[in-house]
Amino acid sequence: MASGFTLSMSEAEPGVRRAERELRMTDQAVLEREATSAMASQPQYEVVVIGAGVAGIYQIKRLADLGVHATVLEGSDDLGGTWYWNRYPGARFDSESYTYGYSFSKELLDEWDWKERFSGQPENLRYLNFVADKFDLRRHMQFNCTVDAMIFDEADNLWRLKIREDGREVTARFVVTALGLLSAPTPPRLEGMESFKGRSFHTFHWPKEPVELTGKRVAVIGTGATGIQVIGEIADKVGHLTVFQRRPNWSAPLNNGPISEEEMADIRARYDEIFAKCARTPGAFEHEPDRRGFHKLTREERVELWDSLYGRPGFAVWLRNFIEIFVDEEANAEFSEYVADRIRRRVNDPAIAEKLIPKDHGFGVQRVPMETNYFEVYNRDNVELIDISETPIEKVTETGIRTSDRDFDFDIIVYATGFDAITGAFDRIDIRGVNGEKLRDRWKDSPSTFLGMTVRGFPNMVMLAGPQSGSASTNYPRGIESGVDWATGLLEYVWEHDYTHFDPTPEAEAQWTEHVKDMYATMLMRKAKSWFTGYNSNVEGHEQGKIRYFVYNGGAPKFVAKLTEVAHNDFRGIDFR
Ligand code: NA7
Repeated sequence: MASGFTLSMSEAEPGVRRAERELRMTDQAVLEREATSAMASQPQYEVVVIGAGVAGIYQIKRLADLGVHATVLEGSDDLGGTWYWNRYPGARFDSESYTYGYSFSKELLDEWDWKERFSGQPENLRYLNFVADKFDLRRHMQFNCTVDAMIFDEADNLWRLKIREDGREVTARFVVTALGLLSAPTPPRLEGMESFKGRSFHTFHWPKEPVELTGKRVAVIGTGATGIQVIGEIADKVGHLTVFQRRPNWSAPLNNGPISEEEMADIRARYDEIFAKCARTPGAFEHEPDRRGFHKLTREERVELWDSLYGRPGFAVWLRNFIEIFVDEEANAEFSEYVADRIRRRVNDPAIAEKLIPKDHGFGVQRVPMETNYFEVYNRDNVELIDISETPIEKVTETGIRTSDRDFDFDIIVYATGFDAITGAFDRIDIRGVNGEKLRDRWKDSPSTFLGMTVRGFPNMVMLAGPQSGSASTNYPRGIESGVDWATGLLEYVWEHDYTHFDPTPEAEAQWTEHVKDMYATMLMRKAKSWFTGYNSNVEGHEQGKIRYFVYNGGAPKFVAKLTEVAHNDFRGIDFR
């Protein structure tokens, strides 16, 4: 995908020459330099990328192509990020698979066949490995390297990163964070969790080896996108399933299916068109909102659209809907009632159906989980729904869970309780910028950023999935490719001018942060308690329902236009020296 952010090789000549020099260093020279440079002002690496997920893989590909001396530090023992960790049954894309793959290489597009419209975790992880192997990227990656601290050394103008596993210090002129949006899982804070004698895990930490479910009494706590996937997948495989639901979520059918060889050939022939369409839509999917005007159409015409959307694959039901459902209470309420009726038709017991229908928020103001036979699960004899808003969990016991009115015995407890989203992964690293200021403190109430890509006082750091970035709030790889291209363009600009330092201006950061906040004002999502607004009851201080401005709501085209404008104006808003 052409981004327009990067300078041509000839434009970037001086910096690239420097980078190429680095690459041509012999292994011995690199070793010697690594041994001595930690103490000196020369960094070991020109660029360190933190994280080997979807974003980190593409970022290192770009840097490797430029011949920059760069490395990826990854905490786990292999690449893949989200698709490495989330191995729970039912984990799969909600993005059409062929819009999730990278678009940067025609050869790659030609060589990889997607088998399902919404591909599952094992295949997704295979894909990322295929990409890394095809472009020989593993040699630029270091695994089991969790970055615990990242301190900006002002005197030497470099970042000092502390690695947990071996206590090593790694230094870099520039750091690109590719930490993922949802990579800091949050189990609940329940008394007695350690005392449980059966098996228990957060969905993010679902074991690598197969988990025997047959005949087992299983509890799932949480009914977000993850809970809804796992519940739908395991209900007919376990002995007995008990779902602990605090608040129901609006959810609609994924309508997954296989992709035949003929369809794949057709998709391949249309890749340019598909990616161009994604680039035009707010969510960077193939889905474009209906702009005919909710209030201009009759009820029959509205229902006609909704009937067709409910049977369509993926996020169509959310993102092809009337644009008004995101901003207009009346439109949202009418569609929510339509979906509520669909749920009532799918669940046999009317009392259970009512419990599964959200009453505190409308459809689509939280991230919509996509489901496969989720509601039908509650028609099974081996499945029970416990409404913990009525009978809260009091504690985890040695044998199971105690609510305010009952004791339950389990073999397995699954915590599908979500993440300390977006800023959580940053908070887990002790990041200190100019004057030793901690990023965690700066962002305590709500993040502030320039474009979601840089933070004043944290120089020489670019974020690929930072808060307030449009790259992070859309069909992920689509947004990430734009983000990586921009980050790479910024670094090339620095090298081209022989700068060694960049930092956004306070004015640019304040303006962007205000802009992000202003956009929340029109969106119904501002009222929802979800990770879009920084709500998480499992993180101290995040449970009060105060909005944290995490997400850029302007959509992909506007965000990319803004990135392009900044890049084409000498990265206006960023100071260089
Ligand atoms: P979510 O969407 O944050 O959902 C977490 C779920 O867990 C949600 O139903 C929560 O209820 C519930 N939860 C969280 N903490 C507790 C405690 N302490 N007790 C009971 N229930 C709890 O996370 P997911 O992993 O499902 O999805 C995250 C994203 O991954 C998703 O949006 C996709 O982008 C991929 P609540 O609604 O807060 O009452």
